[in-house]
Amino acid sequence: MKDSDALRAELRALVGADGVLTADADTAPFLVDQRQLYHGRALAVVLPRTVEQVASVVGWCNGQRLGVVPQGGNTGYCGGATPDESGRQLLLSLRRLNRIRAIDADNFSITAEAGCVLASVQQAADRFERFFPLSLGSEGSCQIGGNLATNAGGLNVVRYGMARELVLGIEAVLPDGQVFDGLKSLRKDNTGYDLKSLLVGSEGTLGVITAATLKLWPKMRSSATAFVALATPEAAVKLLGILRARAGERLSSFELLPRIAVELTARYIPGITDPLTTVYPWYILCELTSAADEPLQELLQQTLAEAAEQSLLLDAALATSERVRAAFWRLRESVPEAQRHAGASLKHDISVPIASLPEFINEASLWVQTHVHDGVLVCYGHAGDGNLHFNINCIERERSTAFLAQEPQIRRAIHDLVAKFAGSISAEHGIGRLKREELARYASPVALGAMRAIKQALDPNGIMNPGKLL
Ligand code: FAD
Ligand code: 2HG
Ligand code: ZN
Repeated sequence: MKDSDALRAELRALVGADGVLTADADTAPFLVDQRQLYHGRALAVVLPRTVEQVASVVGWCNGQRLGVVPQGGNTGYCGGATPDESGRQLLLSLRRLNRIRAIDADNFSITAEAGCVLASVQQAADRFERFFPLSLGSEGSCQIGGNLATNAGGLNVVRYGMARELVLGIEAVLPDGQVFDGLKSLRKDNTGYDLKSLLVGSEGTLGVITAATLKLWPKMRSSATAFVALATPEAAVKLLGILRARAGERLSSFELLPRIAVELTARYIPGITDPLTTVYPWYILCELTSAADEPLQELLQQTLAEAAEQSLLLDAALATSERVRAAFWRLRESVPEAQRHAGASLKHDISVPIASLPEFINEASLWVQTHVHDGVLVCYGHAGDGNLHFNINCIERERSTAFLAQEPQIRRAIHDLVAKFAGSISAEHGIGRLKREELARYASPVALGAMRAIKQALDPNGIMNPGKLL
């Protein structure tokens, strides 16, 4: 086996000295995940500038039987972008591969390299009077490659679907170093297995995504946003039905928040205040948008009035300006940060069929109340997609260690309940290292067998993101 210095010298020959980081001070930020659950080591952090460089590095790693861990913005929740502790894996950062290669306004498509920050793709589309709908709280730092590798969800899924549904084509470096040029910009293409869809959501285990051609929509011209108070999650599901029936495809976001989310954000995030003057148990942040000039405020007001007639609403605040709209969204998007300030937390990114949300919330909340005496439930999320962040915060900083020690039992109880409701133990954050055993437990043996066969066929030496997902 070659020693580390010899391997690093070969890497420098492939990507240049400035593309290989080895000093602890330089590599440290790449070697810990954003939740600080995993601290890895690496032979080197490699920052290629071109697809050819990615291909040569991956091909070289395959020859040397060295593991490659792709990393985008490092905002993932499951430790997927952190190398193991061996110091023999390579951290491949895509951040320098960050050009917008093309925007085709007539084809409603954009081709972006993997390292483009999501917000920069949204902005590039906007400059061409187009709209790219993927939107997450981390959009200022996560990257398109990471978004596709995790099949990210976010705040607009109810209308536009997950990241996979926004992809027309993909370019990727396969584990043997070959470049798969699937950068098509076609809406219809039934030519065999859909390799791009396989790469989306593969979390760096089947190859390195280097670029993607993404769908665009016309720029939005009208919007209406409301922060609505409700008594129960049942009322939220009924409100969703009414909004979909009245507003159709205009409904682009439908986010559920419990009272505690308003309290935590108001306490920990400067400038956040409760949009309503009275305290309520549950809230929905909903938004209608349209590319046409439409009176959406009126439509939303009428629809909420109809819901109020059915006693579904307790109160509502409509965004009367862009400033108020931004404040509603800031509250929603700050919940993870507020949870972090509040101390230790356990996260469960789950989904159930939308109609089962109320029953799931009732049963799972009851379990938490009965069994987790030092925890407070912070259950929020993308209710329009049946996706909850069923998170639990420790009530006192001093109790964090004992609180976190209960994680295995709590996870088991909640995930078993998710399985009972025919739900998913990872709705949008992926599997990574965090949920590998959970996938093995809850996925069907047939599905797992097929996944392993695909992995073996594409990556027989197991170099791509070893120890993640499977
Ligand atoms: P990373 O964290 O760097 O990597 C994630 C995984 O993808 C790893 O397995 C990595 O190996 C792999 N990977 C990265 N780049 C590539 C590539 N080019 N080729 C192959 N594999 C690659 N997620 C949601 O789905 N919805 C949300 O609403 C949401 N909100 C968030 C809010 C906050 C405040 C934060 C911190 C995170 C949030 N996330 C959300 C999670 C996270 O932002 C997403 O999972 C995002 O898609 C990860 O992108 P990234 O570039 O940071 O990827
Ligand atoms: C969100 O929807 C993110 O805000 C983060 O997916 C969820 O922190 C979480 O659990
Ligand atoms: Zn989310």
